Amino acid sequence: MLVLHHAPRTRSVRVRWLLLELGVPHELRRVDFVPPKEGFFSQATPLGKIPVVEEDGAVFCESGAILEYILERHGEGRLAPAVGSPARGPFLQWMHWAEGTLSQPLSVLLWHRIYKGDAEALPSVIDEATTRAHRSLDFLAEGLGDGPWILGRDFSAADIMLGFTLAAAQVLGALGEGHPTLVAYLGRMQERPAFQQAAAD
Ligand SMILES: N[C@@H](CCC(=O)N[C@@H](CS)C(=O)NCC(=O)O)C(=O)O
Repeated sequence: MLVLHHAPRTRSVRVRWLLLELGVPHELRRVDFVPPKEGFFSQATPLGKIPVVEEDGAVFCESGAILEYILERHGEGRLAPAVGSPARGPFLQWMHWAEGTLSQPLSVLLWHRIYKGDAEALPSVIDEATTRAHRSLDFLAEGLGDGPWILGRDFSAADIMLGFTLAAAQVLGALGEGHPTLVAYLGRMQERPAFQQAAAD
């Protein structure tokens, strides 16, 4: 059975959320998140980061890769456009963009505001990260359009990737009144029972 190493309010929420949406049986191994002040790869999981998944002897990390793997292995065609279909490109774009682009300036804000607590001494770093986050959110709002989901009518794993990052953006103060359609989009995700369960675990 698939094992998920999970800590609340971390990227493992994405994995738990997808597993619940798909109804895939799994074992949840809870770990305590340790704020990485004194080094990276220090979490109590097999690879030192959260999330990590184990199945049939494979042990691997990276939430986006884990979601793609789960879709391939357990998805039965659900929550992702078919490989080679026209919607597949945008689907992969948003799957990777959530972590590869939007998360980057948010990580700077998280690092200096929460982990190191030195944001007040670094106004230009914080301003630049905030501007980069806002530009990325503009790009996402444009891509979302009227939605309701990022690929239009159908909810997909790309929404799960984006949902965790948007929630982080809201907590960090980067997502707010300037992006009302994204706030509403996040609200739609938060209404889903699988999200509520994953966020509560
Ligand atoms: N890009 C990775 C990021 C993994 C990551 O940095 N996870 C955080 C928790 S959300 C973590 O383990 N931080 C602690 C550390 O870096 O030691 C992913 O999407 O899984």
